[in-house]
Amino acid sequence: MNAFQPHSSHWGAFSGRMEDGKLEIRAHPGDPHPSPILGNIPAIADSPVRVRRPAIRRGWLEGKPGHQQKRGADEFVEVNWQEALDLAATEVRRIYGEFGPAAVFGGSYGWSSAGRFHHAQSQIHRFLNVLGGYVRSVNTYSSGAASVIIPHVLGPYDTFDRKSVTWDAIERSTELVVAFGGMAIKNADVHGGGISQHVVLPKLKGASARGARFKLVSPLRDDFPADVNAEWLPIIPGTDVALLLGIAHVLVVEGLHDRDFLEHYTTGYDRFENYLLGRSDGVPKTPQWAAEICGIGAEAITDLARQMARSRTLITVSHSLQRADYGEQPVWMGIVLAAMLGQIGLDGGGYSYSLGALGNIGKSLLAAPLPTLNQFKNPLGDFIPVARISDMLLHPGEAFHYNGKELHYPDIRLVYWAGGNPFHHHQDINRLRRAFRKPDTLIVHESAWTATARFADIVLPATTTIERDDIGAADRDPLIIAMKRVIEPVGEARDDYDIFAELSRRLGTYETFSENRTSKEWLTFLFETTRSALAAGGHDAPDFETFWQSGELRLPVKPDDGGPANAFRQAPETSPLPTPSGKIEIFSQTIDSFGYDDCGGHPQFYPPRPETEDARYPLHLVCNQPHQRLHSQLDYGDFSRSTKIKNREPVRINPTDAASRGISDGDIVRLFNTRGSCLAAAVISSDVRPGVMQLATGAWFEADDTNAETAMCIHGNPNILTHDIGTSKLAQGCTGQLTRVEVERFSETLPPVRIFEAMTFSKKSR
Ligand SMILES: Nc1nc2c(c(=O)[nH]1)N[C@H]1C(S)=C(S)[C@@H](COP(=O)(O)OP(=O)(O)OC[C@H]3O[C@@H](n4cnc5c(=O)[nH]c(N)nc54)[C@H](O)[C@@H]3O)O[C@H]1N2
Ligand SMILES: Nc1nc2c(c(=O)[nH]1)N[C@H]1C(S)=C(S)[C@@H](COP(=O)(O)OP(=O)(O)OC[C@H]3O[C@@H](n4cnc5c(=O)[nH]c(N)nc54)[C@H](O)[C@@H]3O)O[C@H]1N2
Ligand SMILES: [Mo]
Repeated sequence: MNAFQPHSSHWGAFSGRMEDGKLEIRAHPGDPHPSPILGNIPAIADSPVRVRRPAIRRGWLEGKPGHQQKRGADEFVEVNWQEALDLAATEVRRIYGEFGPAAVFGGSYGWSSAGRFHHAQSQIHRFLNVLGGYVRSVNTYSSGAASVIIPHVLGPYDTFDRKSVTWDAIERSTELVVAFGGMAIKNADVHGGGISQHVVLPKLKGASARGARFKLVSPLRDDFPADVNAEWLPIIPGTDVALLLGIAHVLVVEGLHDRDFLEHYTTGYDRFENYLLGRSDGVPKTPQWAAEICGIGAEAITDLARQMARSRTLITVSHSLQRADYGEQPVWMGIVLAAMLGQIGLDGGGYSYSLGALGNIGKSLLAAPLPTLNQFKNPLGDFIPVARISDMLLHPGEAFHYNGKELHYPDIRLVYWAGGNPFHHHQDINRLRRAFRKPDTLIVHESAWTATARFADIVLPATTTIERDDIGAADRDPLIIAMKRVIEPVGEARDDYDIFAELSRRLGTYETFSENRTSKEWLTFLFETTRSALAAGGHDAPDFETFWQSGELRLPVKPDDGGPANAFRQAPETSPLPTPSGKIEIFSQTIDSFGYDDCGGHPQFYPPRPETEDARYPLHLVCNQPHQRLHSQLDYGDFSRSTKIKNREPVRINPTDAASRGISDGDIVRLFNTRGSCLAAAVISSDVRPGVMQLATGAWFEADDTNAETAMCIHGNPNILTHDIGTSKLAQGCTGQLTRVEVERFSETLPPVRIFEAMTFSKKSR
């Protein structure tokens, strides 16, 4: 019998072993509520979609002019490692030599995998920085708008609000949680880097048992766990700012707002109030005004405002609200409403951005630094906001706005990706296909033949975490885990580190990149930062070997002192916020001075963009995170595939909308708009608001015709439908959460989904 080896993943700590040719997985015994997503892991060991050998796209290999047009529609030729590495190194050298680092896009966005050393993003950035740098990307698909607006209003992202309100405080003190975008338990299954204990459900139940009440503001009923009683306010997607303003209006008219708090802790309230009451634009933001826009009745809005004013109230705003047009506004308006209630900094009250969206937010902060690989400094300053990738590739040299600056898109020749899947994460895939046909060369490290790998010129097979040793550790997770190799590398797969080290040898940068350490030596070296900090703090501080033998190490945590919000409340003069005024900026002179038409000096409601309003596409499509996997990762795993119907991704449709279109449960339907179309399997459900459908992200993109200008995805990837426009000129964040579509029964012959079958390779012709 093989022993179970400790390991970790973004969706939970576990242990695994190979037994009789099968990979067995057990959740960590200390996890009170393990995630079912663990069920996708066993397929890693033997799936036909694993990349087993290096492969080169035929057109690129043969170097025909205009060969880029075949990208995504070409054959692949398998080669040995020696040849693949020589080809890749020669091309990297050529691009750096002829065009310099400003022609290399190494943003390489993506979640990759748990593990502090073999972290693909750290590895690729380190490799490219040693070569002279690269065009990087800033911010994330998760919080593109929030991470730019919050620093103007409160101070650094992930500091003030996300580090102040804990689950313990909610369980202890909160009387009312108003969750905009909900707290879907599926989302708290996951935390980047690892999560050894899933506590959100037990904590919510604890608060509920004490008498806390919950309001779920969402187009979907199941954005709150079913076994915690929450009142559902089924809002029309994209209209939360109207609802927030309607609530704020009631507070002012009924004198329920906290004038004292507004005076001492905020700036610019008067300017905002002029807008709220309609003095500046002639439109008072009354509950009646809000009700017409957001679909929640005026009486319900008034009642909610009163309840919020008389309770210890916590407002949460999910990432999803800001992953949409004008996404800065709900984040900002949530903060303003919390300020009007005057509870910011009180135990269990105030505001928390994206609480519940990731499993470790709201847990205690760690009192020791985590092992971290130095990526070196990028000597090049050039960057794009992460979701502007197609704009960059399609429009080199063109100007764009970002956070008060005018910047220009670089002219990219080489795109290098490791640890991400742009054909999962980016919007308007047909446009992305055109964009990805622009550069000279696309190199991808992947463990599986994702749509991105199939679009590449050089595909280098990467191991997954279970094929290598690493250290598992994550923000706010108290356990460091000895992630031990569970299976041998599949096929000829190599660790990203070893691939970059071999390329560095050919490019003359090996010493700097590798520091002459083996992977095992790196683990010992990285662990030392944490060990010495623990020792200095007088904590248990085992050496690396002792830690490795015991399998895990528990880190000390900081006391729950209410964080920076409480410190600011206690002493606004001596603990001012790092904003221009030192206070919460309800009106921002800085943002106002940018003069943007889509993000002004205070939060406001912007009507839908004209280009998104088209009577032919009346239904809102919510493209949210999948419960059955992390993004597109392991979509080929058993648990994810068990949720497909006729091999398609399920799309939920309200009974009324289904009936008027003659759609029955289990039918294959076609969703379409001007950008493209996809097939999916209908699930009729009254858990979605009428007028709304829901199709999760992450089904691997498979075109009906790889040569078509406008392809249909036959599997169910919603990004074939979403639009590719930034949130605003301020943040230029991703707006992929919502789009407009029409749906019909698909009555043609059903094309088979082949994306999980083994690739066939062609022979070299020279
Ligand atoms: N329409 C719409 N689109 C969205 C969103 C939405 O709400 N709606 N959400 C957005 C959000 S918030 C995010 S974060 C993004 C997520 O987008 P991504 O992070 O790009 O999605 P993943 O599927 O996690 O892709 C990770 C890829 O890295 C590979 N990988 C994993 N580990 C390793 C490794 O060690 N080495 C190498 N070389 N590869 C590895 C995996 O096989 C996988 O293909 O999607 C965004 N896209
Ligand atoms: N299981 C699982 N968990 C995950 C991930 C995953 O892929 N799988 N991804 C992780 C990542 S990278 C991130 S960034 C977070 C994302 O966290 P979120 O962005 O919060 O997650 P989503 O599931 O995209 O959206 C949450 C809910 O918001 C609701 N919603 C959508 N539009 C609106 C709206 O206009 N108004 C209101 N009130 N509600 C709306 C939707 O019904 C949706 O279910 O999740 C993380 N957790
Ligand atoms: Mo994300």
